[in-house]
Amino acid sequence: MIELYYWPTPNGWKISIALEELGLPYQVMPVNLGKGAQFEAAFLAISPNNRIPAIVDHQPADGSDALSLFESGAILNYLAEKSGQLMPNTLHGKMQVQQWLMWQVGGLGPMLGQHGHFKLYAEEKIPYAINRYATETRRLYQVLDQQLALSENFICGEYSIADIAIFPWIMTHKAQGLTLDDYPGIKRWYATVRAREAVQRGLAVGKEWRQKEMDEEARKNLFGNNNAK
Ligand SMILES: N[C@@H](CCC(=O)N[C@@H](CS)C(=O)NCC(=O)O)C(=O)O
Repeated sequence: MIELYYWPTPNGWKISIALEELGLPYQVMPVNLGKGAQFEAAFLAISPNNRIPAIVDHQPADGSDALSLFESGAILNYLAEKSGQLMPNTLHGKMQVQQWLMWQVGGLGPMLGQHGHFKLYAEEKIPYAINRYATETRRLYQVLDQQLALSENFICGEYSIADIAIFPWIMTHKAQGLTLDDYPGIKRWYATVRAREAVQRGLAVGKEWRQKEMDEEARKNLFGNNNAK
């Protein structure tokens, strides 16, 4: 059994979707980010970066002790390795997936995250910061759109952990002030991925926990630098 330390956010959805796609049994361990559960000692022992997602696999394939992992890219790689799925068989295919996975965790996620922060959440609206991240967001969308114009279906040909990593961030396009009509390659791919039953099941995990409005407590826990010296 795999324990999934989770909250329904783009980074959390990557792993609930992957587990649903693979049909691996898992138990959801809610980490209520608005209430500050990411700072509790038991969670920090698994995820010292105080971020979800994280997993503990109590039955690793090699029969070793329980294996705990944080960082969504590492977890997606682990699940692909464990199952032998969601990853091409060829060396070229594998490296292409790694390239787009790194592009997501190093670029798309952080840039869109910062754009959302300065545009929607920051109390002080700083035009330079908003413009900087808005421009980066559009640039990254264009890069992805070009890749999807080259491929007939998924980002790296066949459906893989690269699609699963990128999809939840594209779900935020309206909040980013973008329309997919401007990105025809992304629009086609997005509809295909969204229609998958496993994707729908993954997105439904903990849906009822999502807060409509960010209250003061959540704002403090998420933006208050609780752990920094
Ligand atoms: N690079 C990390 C990012 C994880 C991340 O930023 N998770 C957010 C939720 S989407 C979180 O746990 N935030 C809690 C906090 O900021 O205190 C990954 O890909 O796993």
